[in-house]
Amino acid sequence: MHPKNTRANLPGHKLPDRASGGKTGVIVVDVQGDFTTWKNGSLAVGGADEAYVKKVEATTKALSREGLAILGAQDWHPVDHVSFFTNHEGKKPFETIQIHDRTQILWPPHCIRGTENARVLVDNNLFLAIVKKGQDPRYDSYSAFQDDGGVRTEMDEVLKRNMVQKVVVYGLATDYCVKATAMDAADAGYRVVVVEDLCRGVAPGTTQKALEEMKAKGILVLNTMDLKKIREF
Ligand code: VGL
Ligand code: ZN
Repeated sequence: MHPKNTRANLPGHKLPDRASGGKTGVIVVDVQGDFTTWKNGSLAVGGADEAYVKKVEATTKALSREGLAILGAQDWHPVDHVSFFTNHEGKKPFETIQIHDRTQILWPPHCIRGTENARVLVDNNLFLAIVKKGQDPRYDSYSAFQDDGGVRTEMDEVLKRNMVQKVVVYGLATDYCVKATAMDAADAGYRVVVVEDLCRGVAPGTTQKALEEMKAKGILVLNTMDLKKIREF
């Protein structure tokens, strides 16, 4: 058989990626008003402007049309959440504390459940499910798979129910929730792809470090969306 006559190369057919039959999923991480400059978010990430969000939405729509399983993650905190500096007397934003034997960064209050800037800004109709995280006031949850107390979300179940074996991860922020979600996906046994130009990071240093750590874990980091490369990975 000629090597060109395989799966995605056959015209007019949408075949499952790889011989395994497993599907490819997408996790759009925390594209919410509070993380954007567009909506004057309380924890706005540099470069997360309207054009960025529109690009994420257009790409997600295209992947949905290609048959990928689209999932979202949504930071969804109660007002008394441990990660808010306002809940620690005498603390300022971005200071850290030691809690449960971990370093907790103290963020400005953000993504308070039920508020306008906690909404997912990408067309909600695209998602099979939007997994909420960070709801326990005692624990932070950068990962969409589990919180810092080790309590799992429904993300893994939803992916398995949809026969997903490979996940494409992008969104906000590269150095926190995108990284933690991608690393946990890899730990859960998924093949993982991160698309760099569909992510924005809180700070350059931690963003570069996050990209290196993800690559070292075997995660494929693409500069731009490339469905052919994703299908071949
Ligand atoms: C995030 C800090 C606090 C994120 C969420 O989505 O990356 N960062 N909560
Ligand atoms: Zn948060």
